[in-house]
Amino acid sequence: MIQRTFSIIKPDATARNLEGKILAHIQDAGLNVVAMKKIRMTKEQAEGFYYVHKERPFFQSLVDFMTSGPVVCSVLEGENAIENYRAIMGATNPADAAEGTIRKEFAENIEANSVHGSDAPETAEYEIHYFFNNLEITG
Ligand code: YYY
Ligand code: MG
Repeated sequence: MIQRTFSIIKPDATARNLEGKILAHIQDAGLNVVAMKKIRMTKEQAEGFYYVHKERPFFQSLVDFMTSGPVVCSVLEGENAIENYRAIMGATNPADAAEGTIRKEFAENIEANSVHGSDAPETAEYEIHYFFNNLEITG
């Protein structure tokens, strides 16, 4: 099933100029970039994006981190894109991430973990349209 997912290259990765290397992992996995932009999130945008985590102890620190520098937001499309991207991202904590995954190779710690990827079709839908309108997504 051809599916879309939402990706963020996080501030720890843009600070180290890793956009190209991370996009190479993404494209080598057969995922097509159908929309992309570099932005600096506001505090309000980051809070809204991560609202499901608002009661978690790490929420404020996560929002501070996500607004600490530019991020690259993209929409990825391909066969089972959501699962495929989660698989190549690796575990949330890079200490647990499998060899060859983006987080194993690039993440600094559980918070500065280089990439975000949607975890389900409903969250992908919410997240894609949180940052992109349909005119910004190529067909
Ligand atoms: O989907 P994923 O990014 O792998 O993890 P989530 O459990 O959705 O958490 C979102 C985000 O929050 C995670 O990428 C880093 C941060 N975080 C944290 O700083 N400390 C934790 N113990 C758990 C998550
Ligand atoms: Mg998540």
